[in-house]
Amino acid sequence: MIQQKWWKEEVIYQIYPRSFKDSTGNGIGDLRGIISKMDYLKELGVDIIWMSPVYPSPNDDNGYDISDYRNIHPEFGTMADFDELLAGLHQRGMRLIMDLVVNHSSDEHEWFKKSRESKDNPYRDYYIWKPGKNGGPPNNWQSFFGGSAWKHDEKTDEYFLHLFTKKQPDLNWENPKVRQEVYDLIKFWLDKGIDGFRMDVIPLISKRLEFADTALPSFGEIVEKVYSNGPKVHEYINEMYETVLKHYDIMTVGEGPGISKDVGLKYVGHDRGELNMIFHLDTMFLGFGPGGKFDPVPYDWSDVKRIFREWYEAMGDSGWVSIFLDNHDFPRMVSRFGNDDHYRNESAKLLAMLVLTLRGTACIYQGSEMGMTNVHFDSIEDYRDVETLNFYKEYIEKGVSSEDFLKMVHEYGRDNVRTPIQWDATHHGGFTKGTPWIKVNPNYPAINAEEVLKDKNSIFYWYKNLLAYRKKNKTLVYGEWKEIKQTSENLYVYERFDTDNHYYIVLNHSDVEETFELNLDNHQLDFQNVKNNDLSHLKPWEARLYKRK
Ligand code: ISL
Repeated sequence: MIQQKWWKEEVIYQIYPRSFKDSTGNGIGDLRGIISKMDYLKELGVDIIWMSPVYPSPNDDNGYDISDYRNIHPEFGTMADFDELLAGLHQRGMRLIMDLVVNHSSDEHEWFKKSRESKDNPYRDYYIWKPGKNGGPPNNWQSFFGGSAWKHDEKTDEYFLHLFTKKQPDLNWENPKVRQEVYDLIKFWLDKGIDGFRMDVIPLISKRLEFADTALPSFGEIVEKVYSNGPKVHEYINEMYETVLKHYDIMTVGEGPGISKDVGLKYVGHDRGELNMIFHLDTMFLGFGPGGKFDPVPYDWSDVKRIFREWYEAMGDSGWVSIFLDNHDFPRMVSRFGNDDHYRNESAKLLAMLVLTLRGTACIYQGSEMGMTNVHFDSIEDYRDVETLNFYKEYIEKGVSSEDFLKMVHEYGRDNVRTPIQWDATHHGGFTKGTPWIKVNPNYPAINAEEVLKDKNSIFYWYKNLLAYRKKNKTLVYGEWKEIKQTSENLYVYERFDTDNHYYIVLNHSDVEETFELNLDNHQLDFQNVKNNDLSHLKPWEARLYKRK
């Protein structure tokens, strides 16, 4: 029997605070900006707000490099603003979850500053230090953001490990003091009353202590087999659960590069005492070649369908995933999996229906509700993301032209999803009265919140209606799922059902008309995203939801 939980029924909305709404005019989104939009979020009908990091940080990786885990970055506001936001969300019946980034800290965290001072410093073992080998780093590991994963530190003539940027040294979870620090800071936020955590790169916390060179040919494989799923990862997550998490009525979602369907249940099996659900990245990593996102390979829609099926089967009734098609690290879903040109409206709605009707906790990234798209800046000067900038340097040095590299950035770069939210058609999309930290997508006069709020047929109201429907129709949450194969691979047709209810979801994921086969005699059409009276045919990007009468 599948367990019923609030975090399965409620829907997550991710806010990337830097780009959400600026209240001060300094060009950076902030907490008071979010406070000013709480009614908007309530109107949309989402339940759980996940905020990307708002802690003090030198912003080498936009806050995923934390220098103080128990404070708010002044550029985002104050702890009083935070308390007001939390209370305001709770008053409106919503919840707040925070980002927990504890695989690494910033190199400007007090712990690291002390750690690098001397080999016998009490904080030395908070991080992972090794002597060099043959005049170079301890092994051949590469960082996620390019170059060696080791940095030499002059002061003690040793290297420290950083799986992300040089300013994100990995914490040493082997050290029980580090683990206790983490549990204490988790307790600090839970005692403030937050409703849970999204745990950044959680499968990376336990290292393979041999630190052996790897000969694996693809970065994806290295992540899965060398960096992730280390020998003690489950011991540590379980310890975190037993020490703090289990004492609160909260939700946890682990972000997981390297968590494959074969190991998923070890993280989220409901008898494991670990996490409630995972953001696995199989769909997100589609198209990434051996060298990662800037080494693209082809993929198609049937791969997406296969991944959803495989994970559904792998979880069964014993585990749970989140369903999403983008976040702050990956392209806009309508640009990547839809058609953001001729069928932006239709395809954004189709993808919304998909996310809200598969089995799992749906997670919506800010701006999806207005159909925001990728951005195509012509100059590297306009980009801010450390990943894009690091790889740009690497590729230019290898002889790739700036134009060719930017084409890949237009497709996969993280700034596609980090441009400011387009609130209205005024200057900078109404995001800020000053100069935004990154340029607004120039399509803001046509694509913005004010526009979608004016039109009851907009993407916004499609989300709102579907969210409300899902709340009333719990079979869409807990019911079984089965794909119904059709002749055309463009179609994605599935049913959700239990003993009481039955639904068909019919999606035409293409620019052409399609026909489908289903016996609909006992069903009523509850949702349809385009005007089409000929129900035997599907228009391009048509999405329908039928319910048994
Ligand atoms: O963005 C990616 C690939 O280009 C992912 O591999 C990403 O680095 C990975 O999913 C981990 O992401 C998380 O941790 C990073 C941070 O930069 C991301 O924003 C965060 O979501 C380091 O903290």
